[in-house]
Amino acid sequence: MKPPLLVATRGWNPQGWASRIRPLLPDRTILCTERDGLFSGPDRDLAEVRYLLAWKPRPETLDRLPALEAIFSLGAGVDHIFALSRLPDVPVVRIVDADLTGRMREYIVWQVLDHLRRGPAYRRLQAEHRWDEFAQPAAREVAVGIMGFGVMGSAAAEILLLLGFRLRGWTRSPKAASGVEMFSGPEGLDPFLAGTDVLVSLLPLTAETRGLVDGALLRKLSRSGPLGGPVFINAGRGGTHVEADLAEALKDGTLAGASLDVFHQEPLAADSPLWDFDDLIITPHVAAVSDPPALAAQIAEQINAYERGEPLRNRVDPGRGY
Ligand code: NDP
Ligand code: OXD
Repeated sequence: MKPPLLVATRGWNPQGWASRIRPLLPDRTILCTERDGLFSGPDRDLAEVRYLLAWKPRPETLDRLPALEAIFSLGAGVDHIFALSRLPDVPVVRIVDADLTGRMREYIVWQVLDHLRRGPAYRRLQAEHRWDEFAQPAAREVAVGIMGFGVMGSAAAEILLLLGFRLRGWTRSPKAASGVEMFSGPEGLDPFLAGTDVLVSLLPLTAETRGLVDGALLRKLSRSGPLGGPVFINAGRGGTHVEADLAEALKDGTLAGASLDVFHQEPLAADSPLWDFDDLIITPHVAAVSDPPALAAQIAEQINAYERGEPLRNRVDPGRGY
């Protein structure tokens, strides 16, 4: 038998992942935590576990894996792993998957177009059975600024460019992208914001990005665009924005609209004031839902390649946390 593997998920059903991966790695034991992320068997069952497939793993589970060699995140984001107080010094691998990237691209394009084409306002009119018309700016009049111009952000930019939007991107390290005005680092942030009408965040949650999008940042966005004020779209992580500041910005007109797929606390509490803003589109962390069979195949292929002596792909830099 080859070295065993543990699936540790909190909130998600680990058995579902185990049943997908078992036929792909038939010659090894696949162990699972309970749905609460805890392993109910004895320590000796975990002694030989070399690989962990994890979504929001519990530190107690990791403490019980003395032979661990790699952690595979079951999501593109890895903040759920780096948030652990005790993380063993082993490679962390994230998901990069064409299907996931394609879904995120669709979501961002959908939200940008919905704000451009006055979706929230027309839905209000429909609810009132009113036939009325709003001024319709062209895509070329609108500058979309994507903060977090990585795998997902650059994929969304490609389609937005085709639709005629003006594109800008903001990254941690300097980067070039054809047809996109690029900015980087803290010194590039203010000029990036000053020319942005629709701000899209696809930032990972790290020590540097936590709480970055606050009231002061939103007030630096361009106010000369054709949408009646700036729009903010966040499909990265909720921890990168300050929820109370967003609510205030929607109330006082700093923002003309917003779309949020990610929140500080998920599910968003039923009594959150965010639900009640007309120009705020809320989706329940579904911007890019993963395709589990594709991800299971990718992880199985990585484990087989690693055991043949090949390097792991999509390793996360622990120093950057993404
Ligand atoms: P990548 O790692 O490919 O890209 C991250 C981007 O963020 C990079 O351009 C990086 O800059 C930039 N960045 C990171 N830190 C900073 C910083 N301090 N200042 C400026 N830029 C910064 O990630 P992905 O595109 O694959 O995914 C992005 C995020 O999307 C994930 O981390 C996850 O949280 C979220 N996600 C959400 C989903 C959903 O359904 N809502 C689904 C999947 C992912 P640089 O290029 O210089 O490294
Ligand atoms: C992810 C997510 O990180 O679903 O993949 O947010």
